Amino acid sequence: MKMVVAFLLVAVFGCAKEHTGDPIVVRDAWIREPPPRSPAAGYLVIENRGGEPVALVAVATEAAAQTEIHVMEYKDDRMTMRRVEELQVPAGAEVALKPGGTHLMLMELRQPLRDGDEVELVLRFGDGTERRVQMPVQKKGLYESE
Ligand SMILES: [Cu+2]
Repeated sequence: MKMVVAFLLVAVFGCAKEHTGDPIVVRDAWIREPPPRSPAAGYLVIENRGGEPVALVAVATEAAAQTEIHVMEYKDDRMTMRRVEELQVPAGAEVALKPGGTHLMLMELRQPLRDGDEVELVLRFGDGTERRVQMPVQKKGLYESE
């Protein structure tokens, strides 16, 4: 009987651990091949499987001197980009950064990025955790997203 109890405990804790595991999932990451001497835009999906909201508060990569979070805004009859300090991802929700919308902007690239290159980005969240993301550079039309 004791052995059965012990086995059940392992099963329960094993399961609990799985559920309290990393609540933040980052996927579908890519960078659009930029025109020469231009900043590059990066896209990804941040999924928050946890019960608390999380915020993306900083982004960094060796590939650029500075990386910012930009949102698109309609202002004076045209779309403009605006830098934001953080990006909220509500509990149990996901936020998609995609062409025409919110994106990461890699400013002052240290070297040209070409289709087929891969860039490592570090995402830092409000709870102090970090995620490393490999972002393939892809050449796509301006309004192509896939
Ligand atoms: Cu931008």
